[in-house]
Formats: sequence, structure tokens, C-alpha cells
Amino acid sequence: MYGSLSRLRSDCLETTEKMTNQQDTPAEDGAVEHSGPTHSGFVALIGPTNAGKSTLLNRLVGAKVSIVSHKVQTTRAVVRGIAIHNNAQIVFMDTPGIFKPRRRLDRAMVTSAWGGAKDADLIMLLIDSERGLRGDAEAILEGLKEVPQPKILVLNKIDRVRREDLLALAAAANEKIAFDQTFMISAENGSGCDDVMDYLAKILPEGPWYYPEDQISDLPMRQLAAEITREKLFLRLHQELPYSSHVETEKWEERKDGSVRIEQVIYVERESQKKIALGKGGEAIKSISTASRKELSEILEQPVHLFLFVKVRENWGDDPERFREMGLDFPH
Ligand SMILES: Nc1nc2c(ncn2[C@@H]2O[C@H](COP(=O)(O)OP(=O)(O)OP(=O)(O)O)[C@@H](O)[C@H]2O)c(=O)[nH]1
Ligand SMILES: [Mg+2]
Repeated sequence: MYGSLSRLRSDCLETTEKMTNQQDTPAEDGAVEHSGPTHSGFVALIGPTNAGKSTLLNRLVGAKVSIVSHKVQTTRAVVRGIAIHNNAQIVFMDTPGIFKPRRRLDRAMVTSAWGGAKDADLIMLLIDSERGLRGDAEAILEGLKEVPQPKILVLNKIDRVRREDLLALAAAANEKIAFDQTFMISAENGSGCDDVMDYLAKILPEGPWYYPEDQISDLPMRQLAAEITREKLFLRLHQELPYSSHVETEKWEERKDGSVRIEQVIYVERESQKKIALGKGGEAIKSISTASRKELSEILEQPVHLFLFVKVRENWGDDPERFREMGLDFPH
């Protein structure tokens, strides 16, 4: 019905064409023929919250598949983004940031992140170079010692720090764990990202691709649509509200005129939070809805009618069904 996101309908078309020119021979029917054996594998993006994991995932896939915000704890469950580089299909697993969990949802998020690491062929530890090893990074390095897969270190946000500080940070992290490689990048402006892709394409094992060539994510459209609205909520609302809310797509109706009607519910925990989510005269919900609708029409390439409802569900943070919807195991 709503297939997974496809590469060719995204803005990644340009990248795909570029790769076609450089590496592959286009067959007569326009399909891409690859010379030499194919490589494939799963790479887990692990790191403290706000390190830029989702920004990097989107950059490497060449389209938006995971939401991004300046706030901590944006990503809640593992999101797979699929990239093709040279002869390799690289399946990136964006994971929730790892931090000291307090609520039940926190525990589920952190468990999901470490679960992502277990499923991977290679672990990519992403560190915000400006923050360095302060806070959760230290504990993650400790935890990674127990993980047997090969690991690479990626220092992100190099646009914010001096080169000397970067070298010191790389040395300090490599003292704790011997990483196979260290990269210095900016996920935001793309600097250094090609080197990471070249390395991964080479190092991942030979084998058939896991997904069809044009697929860029395994997230169903309904779920991505809910995530886009949650992103706008994170960007627009302050304090605790984003963390106390959850978005679900309830209805998806394709119309004869080529447009789509989408109904979504924003769950909050208290009546007072509902008031904040709506804003004075409905101003907050209107601006969240406008921003989400605009982005959804771009992704779907069709007009979108978006209807948002805010519902109070006191204990959604303790409801196993909500966790299932998010793709998380319910911790007891
Ligand atoms: N200056 C700069 N900012 C960046 C860079 N990469 C990411 N950011 C910003 O860092 C913030 C966090 O980015 P996210 O991609 O949401 O981080 P994350 O690691 O996925 O965070 P969680 O999902 O909460 O664990 C956003 O405001 C990004 O715009 C970078 O290379 N340079
Ligand atoms: Mg994220």
C-alpha cells in the first residue's frame, strides 16, 4: 500500500546518477550494471544523544529517513537507512542516543541502541567533537569494549573545533579502544563523509545486497509521516513536552484527485500539556501542522491534507502498545 521509501523518488537521484557515471556501466534499459563482486553489510551508528547520528544517516543515504533536532533524545527506535556506494550496499542503523535512562521509555531506547550494535557487521561510534568524551561518551566506550565487532571512530561537528583539539580527542578515544580507523567529519556540511563511505564499501564482506536497489529505508510511510510531525513538535515546543509526547498516524486515505488525507494523533500525558501543544488559539498546533504538511508533500510528491488531534493518555509511557508502535520492546 505505502511502500518503503524509494531512492528514485528522493532527492538522492542526483547522487545515484553521479555514481552511475563514475563506477558503473548503465545497461541498455537504464538499469545499473556493477562490475566486480558486490559487498553488503549492516553498520550501527552508536553514540551519545545529540552527537549527530541521524544527521549523518540522512547525509550518507542522501535523503531524509531519520528525524533530527537540536534537542537530546530525538531518535527513539532503530531506523535503517540504505546507501549504495561503489559496489556495496550499506545498511546503516541509526540508533537512539545512549544516556543514563530514567523513565521506562528511556530504558527501551537505550536497550534498542545496544541491540542495534549486536545486529551489526561493524560499529561506528559517533562523537560530538565539541563535547568530546564528557558525559555519556565515556560510559559508551566502556560498554563497547564488550562488543566483539570491528569498530571505527567518527568525530563529528569538526566545523566547530580546532584541529589540535581533534587530534587530542582522537588519541584519547583510541587509548580506551583500539579503533580500526578514525574519521573526522561534519555530517552537516558533508566534509569527510566520502572517505567514510569509501572505507565501508571496501571493508564490508562480499555478498548479495539485502534490499532492492531503489530502497532507501525500511520505515513504512505511515511511520515516517508520524516521525516528521514529531520532529516539528520537537522543534517548536519547549521544556518537557516533546519528551512526554508521542505521534501515531491513524488514517491514510489516497484520494481520486491525487492528494492524500492523513490523520495523526499526538498523545500527551496531561491536560496541561494538551494546552501547550495546542497553543494560544491553536497557534502551536497550526504551525506544527503547516511545517509537517509541507515536508510530507515534498516527500510524497503529492498534495497532503494533514489533520492533527491532541489526546491526553495519562500513562502512554507505560503502555506496551505504544512501545510496539514505536518499534521498541517493552521493558518490564
Ligand atoms: N555544527 C554542526 N552541527 C551538527 C552536525 N551534525 C549534526 N549537527 C546538529 O546536531 C544536532 C543533533 O543532531 P541529530 O542528528 O538529531 O543527533 P542524534 O545523534 O541523532 O541525536 P539523538 O537522536 O537525540 O540521539 C542537530 O541540531 C544537528 O543539526 C555537524 O557536523 N556540525
Ligand atoms: Mg537521532
